[in-house]
Amino acid sequence: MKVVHSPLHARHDGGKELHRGELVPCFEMPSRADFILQALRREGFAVGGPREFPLESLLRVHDAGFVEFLRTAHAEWRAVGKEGFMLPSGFPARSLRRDHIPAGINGKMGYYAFDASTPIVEGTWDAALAAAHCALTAAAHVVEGERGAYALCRPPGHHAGHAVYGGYCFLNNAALAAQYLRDHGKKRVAVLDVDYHHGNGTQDIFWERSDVLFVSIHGTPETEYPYFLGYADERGAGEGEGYTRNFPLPRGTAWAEYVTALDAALDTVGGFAPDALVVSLGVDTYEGDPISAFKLETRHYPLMGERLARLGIPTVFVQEGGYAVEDLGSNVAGVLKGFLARG
Ligand code: OKP
Ligand code: ZN
Repeated sequence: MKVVHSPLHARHDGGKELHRGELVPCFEMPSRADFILQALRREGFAVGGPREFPLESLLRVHDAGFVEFLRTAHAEWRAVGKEGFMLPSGFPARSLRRDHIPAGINGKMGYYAFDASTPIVEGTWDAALAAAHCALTAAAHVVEGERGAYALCRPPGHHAGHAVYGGYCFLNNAALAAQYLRDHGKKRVAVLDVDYHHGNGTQDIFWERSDVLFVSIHGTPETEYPYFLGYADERGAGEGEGYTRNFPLPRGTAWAEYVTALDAALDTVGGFAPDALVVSLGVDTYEGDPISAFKLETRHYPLMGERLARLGIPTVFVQEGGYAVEDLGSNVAGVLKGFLARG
């Protein structure tokens, strides 16, 4: 299986996130990608770089003003004499205006962001763009006939919506891959999100569409981030009604209960009979994860990969979360090896 990786991910570094009332170094750190890359190389995976894509490929799933904001945000910040990382401190929640984008950088940042966990640094755009190109390249490999491909995306993407960023995510890598598959002959595409956190951004992007099924298994938003989306009664709207399916699970969920939800999610995906599958592969379901509360063990990830392979659908794996940095490599490699073991 081809692995797509860009060293530009490392440019997204040096910010801090708001965590339990304090600014702390980001859990989403560059060494995450280094550990994954190292493990995949050790397992003999072939690693290649991303291809180039026109900026318009991003606009297939994202708003133009939003993309322009991300591209220029840190330069604007510096232009008004500020330095270091950017975090918003005010948001257009409920009773505030959402029909106007403030001219100043602080207001603009609050308008496009939905949390204070997602700093923008000088290199954020370069890294986010490279991650998007990794996902698009992996999708291209599958369009060109590969049974599976893996995009080592960093920063992750599944919390980024059509015109909103947050949850360590800026551009929605998985949604870009899914849309690329749609634009290159795959008539029905499913996205299965197994990250511990609900993929609110991907759900937002495909909410009203029946050509892209979105299925997510995650910690219940009653207690878990992102809190305001990912409930079981969210099922899509308009044309897309019935094409979003959520499987929220309680804190403490271990493999025995997890696998029941996984099988139900896989049945939903199989019932859709997609021509291609995108897996939003977060491994923060791991028992050792510092910000999550499921209890999956390293030995369970190959079992997940095998079950995914049983669907028999060409699959693009897109890296999302996972913060137990030193164990990321074995867990990610486990999923991919499990997938490959089942021919
Ligand atoms: C991103 B992905 C800790 C609170 C939660 C955001 C979590 C984002 C997870 N400061 N912060 O889905 O792995
Ligand atoms: Zn996550």
